[in-house]
Amino acid sequence: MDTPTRKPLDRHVLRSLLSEKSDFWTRVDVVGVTGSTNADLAEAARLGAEEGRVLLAEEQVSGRGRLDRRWESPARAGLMLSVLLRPTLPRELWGTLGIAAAVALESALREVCGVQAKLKWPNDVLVDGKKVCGILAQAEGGAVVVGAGLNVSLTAEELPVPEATSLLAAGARTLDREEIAAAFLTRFAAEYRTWQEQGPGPAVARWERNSDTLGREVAVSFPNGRNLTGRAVGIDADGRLRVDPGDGAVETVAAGDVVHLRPRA
Ligand code: BT5
Repeated sequence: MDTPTRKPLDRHVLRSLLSEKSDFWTRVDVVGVTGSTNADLAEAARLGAEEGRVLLAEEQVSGRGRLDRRWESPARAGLMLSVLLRPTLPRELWGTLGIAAAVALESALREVCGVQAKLKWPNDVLVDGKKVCGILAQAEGGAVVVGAGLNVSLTAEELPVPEATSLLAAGARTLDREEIAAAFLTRFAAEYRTWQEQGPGPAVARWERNSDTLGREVAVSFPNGRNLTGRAVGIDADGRLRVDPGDGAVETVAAGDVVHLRPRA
């Protein structure tokens, strides 16, 4: 595959697309290169920044995943963005903002790119079983920073791991990053409003409808090294995955990595 043309993000276009559709995002910044947009907004949160900020980077030199893993992407080939929220619901529900973001992205990809994505617990967005987007929500200074890394125009050779895909590889009808970012941010603002007013229930229900994880045999590895296999039978209102190992003693998993073992029976 040839390397596609990658024009820089135009923040004026993005801002005007956004202001037509959503008044929630009050400040939208684009930087050429940074360590991590999540780290930058976490620092802003510590300094008292208000909710509604968005930061996009053309390139990250130390993009973060969960558990100190890395997010890797060539410059201008993806969307790497973070948003700052100051939720008023109890802290134990904040983890479900990653679910709300995944649901918003699924709908943006369907409507703007014509791509049908599926959601993998906890916060991955898959196309054809491969990861097109990873989401990282972190609490910081009374705020939550939600970051998303979306592979837009990465070629097959550029994908950092075999389990990854991109919108280019998936045959998306547009790779326009401003349009995709505006669609995602508009939907995420709406999901967040609903989340604040009604709690995580609606986002969790939408996640369940678009889930690739539920009904499958999964292997869960916990941060402490323990492993669990069983059928993913649901998620709780607070976003925890319910796994039935086969003996009926369903376990709820708050944090861990999931491998999909077999399709639904
Ligand atoms: C995630 O972590 O998937 C969350 C990634 C969040 C990245 C965004 S980019 C903007 C914002 N600023 C940041 O610093 N981070 C956020 P996790 O589930 O731990 O997955 C990480 C793993 O995904 C890595 O260990 C790789 O195996 C794989 N990976 C790395 N880069 C990838 C890519 N571009 N596409 C697909 N998979 C990737």
